[in-house]
Amino acid sequence: MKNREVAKLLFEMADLLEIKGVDFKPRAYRKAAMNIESLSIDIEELYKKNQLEKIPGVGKSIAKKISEYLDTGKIKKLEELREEIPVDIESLSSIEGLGPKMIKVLYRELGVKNIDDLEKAAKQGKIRNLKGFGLKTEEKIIESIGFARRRHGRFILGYALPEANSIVEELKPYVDKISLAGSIRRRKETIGDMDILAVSSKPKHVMDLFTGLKGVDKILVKGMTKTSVRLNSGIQVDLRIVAEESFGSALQYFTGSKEHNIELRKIAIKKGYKLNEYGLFDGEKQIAGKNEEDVYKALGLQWIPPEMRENRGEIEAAMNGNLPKIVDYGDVAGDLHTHTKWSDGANTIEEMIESAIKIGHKFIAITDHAGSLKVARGMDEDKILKQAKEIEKLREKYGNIYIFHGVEANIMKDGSIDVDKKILKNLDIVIASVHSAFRMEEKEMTERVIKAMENEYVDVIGHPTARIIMKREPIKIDMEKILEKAKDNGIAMEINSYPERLDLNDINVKLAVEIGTKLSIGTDSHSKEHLRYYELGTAVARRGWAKKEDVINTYSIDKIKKIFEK
Ligand code: DGT
Ligand code: CA
Ligand code: CA
Ligand code: ZN
Repeated sequence: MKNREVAKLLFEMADLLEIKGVDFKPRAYRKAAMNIESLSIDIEELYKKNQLEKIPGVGKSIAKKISEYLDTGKIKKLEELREEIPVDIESLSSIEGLGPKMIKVLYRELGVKNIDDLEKAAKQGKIRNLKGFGLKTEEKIIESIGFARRRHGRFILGYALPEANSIVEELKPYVDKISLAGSIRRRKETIGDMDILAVSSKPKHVMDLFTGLKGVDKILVKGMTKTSVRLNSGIQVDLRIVAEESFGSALQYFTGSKEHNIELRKIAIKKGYKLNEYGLFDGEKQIAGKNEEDVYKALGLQWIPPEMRENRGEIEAAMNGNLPKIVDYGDVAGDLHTHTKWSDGANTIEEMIESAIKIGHKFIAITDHAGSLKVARGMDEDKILKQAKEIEKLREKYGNIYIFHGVEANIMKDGSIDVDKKILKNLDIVIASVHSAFRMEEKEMTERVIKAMENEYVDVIGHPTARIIMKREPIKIDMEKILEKAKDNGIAMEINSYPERLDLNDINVKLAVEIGTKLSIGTDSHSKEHLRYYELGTAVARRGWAKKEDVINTYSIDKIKKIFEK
């Protein structure tokens, strides 16, 4: 699918037009790009059927640009704009806090074209004097540049995974066995590349198919046992074809992590064996290797789920036979954090419900923004009450899925919640999140969130560290203290499943599980397409060793109601 690719180009058009000072058009392009990004159908299919203009926000002129791109791989107007305004918008907008409006000012006033220019200008103290910037912004920019430089070359799991899965699906009919491996199989929050492993008696045919796949931009290496390509999205994919009798040990080896493998190899050596990607050997004799379970078994270990293979104690547990039974993907029965048109979401409550039903969810919590946060169009009290009535009606219409009515309220700087208790009292679920004043010292921030947890109606702390992967550092907070408090007050900590959040992360989940704090998985969906991200939250739970009973999404509706009842 070229949807994300097309959306990216339209976003770039919007930014360049904005810097140029064109009115209205930037907004139109951005709107179209957003809708294309969350489209579930392939944009090329729509183009073939001459239906591009059916996409909301896509009119004649934008449709023409899209078809130009799909036909020729280029948009002439965009090339012209790039030449006219040689600004590296993609890397500049990866700096936290820098939007198109600011990039425009920086380019026009200081000639900033890339991160190096930006750093120079900031260090020379030129930015603080620009209208609308100030000393604080300048300092923040310097800090964010450092952060941006430390993370290059990695990709967000949630965006890469569907692409990886579709490659596997395309090759499946032509291979005997196939699996993801590497960090993407372990569901690490970011991945360096995609690793795929297959068994086939027709390797040449499979490699030809692979290099001929639609999304392939460049062939890096092509061989009968290993082929590497780069996709249009920039990600490298390594496909390895191995012998059937080695598939299990190769899968084990190429799944990693490296640290996990090193420990495993030590165990093999202790037993007098040799372990590599071809098998587990006793002298010359292969004693395991065809499947992964047997490799672990022959080493005296329980099979370890890939998500746990980070050398964080899983090998010792597997050796002692007490590896916890971690939550399964199928155990999560619904979504506990979603937004609709009532605040800043793209879809109606009904559209969200119908998508949730399609996924197979048994419940969904509608938790629109409430209170003072202007950017997210937070609902005032009247609106919350109106929404309650609407949901009451919808509960009658949809008998097969339970609709929890909630809000996502803001934890203010002083720890207060910006929605009145008399409103919170009647809601099924109250998520409280930090959405502002991210830069407090650890002590103050911890006190702030603790105070929020003392509000008796708060049920869940949303995206508890407020980090955005590769973009915003987590807030400084004493996580252990927060988790203890949550446990004491019967508050669940969220695992926000949105691809760029995954917050709590795996490490904090593991801490929560050790403390006994309950976890709540929510996608934070802002469109019906986002609901599919729920599995990313489950992956984080698994990486943090959470068991079924640690995750409230696995409970019956009645039990969830009881937990939220305050
Ligand atoms: P990534 O791609 O950076 O997100 O991380 P991985 O874990 O996918 O690493 P990658 O793609 O370099 O290699 C895939 C797996 O192959 C890795 O998880 C473990 C195995 N592997 C690679 N290099 C080594 C090595 O030097 N020693 C050992 N024991 N295993 C390795
Ligand atoms: Ca990899
Ligand atoms: Ca690799
Ligand atoms: Zn939020």
